[in-house]
Amino acid sequence: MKFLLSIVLFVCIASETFAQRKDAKFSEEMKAEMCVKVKAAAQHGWQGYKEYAWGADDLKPLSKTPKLWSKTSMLMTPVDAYDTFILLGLTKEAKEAKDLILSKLSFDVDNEVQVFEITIRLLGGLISAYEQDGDKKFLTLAQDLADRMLPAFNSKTGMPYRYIHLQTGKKRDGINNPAEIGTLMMEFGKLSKLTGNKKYYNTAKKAIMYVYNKRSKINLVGEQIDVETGRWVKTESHIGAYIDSYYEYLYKCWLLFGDKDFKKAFDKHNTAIKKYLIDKTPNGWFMRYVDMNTGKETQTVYGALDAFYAGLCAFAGDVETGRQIQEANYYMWTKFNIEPEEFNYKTDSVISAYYILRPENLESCFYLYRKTNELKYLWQGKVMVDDIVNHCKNDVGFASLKNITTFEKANAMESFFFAETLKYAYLIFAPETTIDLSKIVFNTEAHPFKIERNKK
Ligand code: DMJ
Repeated sequence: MKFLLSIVLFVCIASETFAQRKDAKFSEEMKAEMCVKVKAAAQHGWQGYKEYAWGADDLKPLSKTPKLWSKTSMLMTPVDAYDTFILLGLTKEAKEAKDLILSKLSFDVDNEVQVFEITIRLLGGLISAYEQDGDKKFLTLAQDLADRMLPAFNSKTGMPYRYIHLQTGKKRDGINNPAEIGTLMMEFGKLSKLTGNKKYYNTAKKAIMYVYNKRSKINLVGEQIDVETGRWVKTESHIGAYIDSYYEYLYKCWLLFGDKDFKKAFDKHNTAIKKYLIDKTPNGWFMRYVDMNTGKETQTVYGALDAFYAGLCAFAGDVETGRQIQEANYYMWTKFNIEPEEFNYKTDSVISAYYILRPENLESCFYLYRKTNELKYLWQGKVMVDDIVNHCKNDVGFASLKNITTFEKANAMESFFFAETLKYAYLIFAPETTIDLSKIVFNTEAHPFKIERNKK
């Protein structure tokens, strides 16, 4: 009995402390301390890259060896990190990254690349570098890269193949997905605005709108589509991997270019997503998997990638839905003290136990804080940043986790850790003037693009 009472007392005190902390004051000094912490993390990771992987794509932080994505390095980490260094005021690091990029980066290489990854990380990084810094060499590199990727769109439907060889233009894998087809629009579209050549915008728009026009009667899309026939190969619908940023770009392209076709498409999908995917639980609003034609539930899986939708909802004006989904996101994070890649939110059991330094939970936290100014998002941000530093930092950088239940590390430091995770972490605590969301839109890799003013 005594034992039971003390457990009840402990639970009461613990939840009261959490409740108090959610609304507790977060002083300007504490915000500044968090900014210093995030900057130090960026410097630490970059130092490791410089010492052990200079000129490579990424650093492998456990073996302390370089990682190449293809035959020849295309400087994934420096390009992804550059605008984060600028934003964080790390001028020395920004100069080092810029010098390396402009002296070494070439796309005339014997590399087969994944169109989506290279677009969001490299093309996006180079475009934002050009807009931030003004050096035309960034734009020249970006245009050369885009020209080499354009043959990927040569299909009967205009939707791109997944892989392209940068020298031969040989394309491969015509079973693509909405995310990898749609998440090219901001980068190719922006390139048209910067160069005056409309072909990039038109090519990417034809592809994303093809997906939209193949939506089901209930306005959802599936997970895989054949780029030659336009036939859906997998009809499961959700907001996770292979679909996620297709929805994100419909909204963001409306903001960026003012093209109403994107807004119409986003609104249609968003209404359907809210109707069929949201699952309201006591732990927050999760997003289920359903069949794209019937809307019937297929799985109750949720994970690190899905967490972006809270921020997108809030950003797109539905703060209340965003707030409820962020409750689920934070539940997922704190349940395991770092989120898993995937878990079953009905049974609380882990499906994929790894954590690869993903940003989406922090990204949504940032948008929710910007939209509501509620202190709880500062606390959420602090908990997540502290957990990442405590569990992922090693002597030369930050490592992914093989398993979030044991905190065993894995030998990878993805470039999006610099581009996104650290950027959103910093922006939660930095003065609002650091980034004006009425003037820029982040691409899905958190590269800021200036909003075009000529709305149509
Ligand atoms: C990033 O490359 C982008 O955010 C993409 O949209 C999803 N995956 C990673 C981060 O998790």
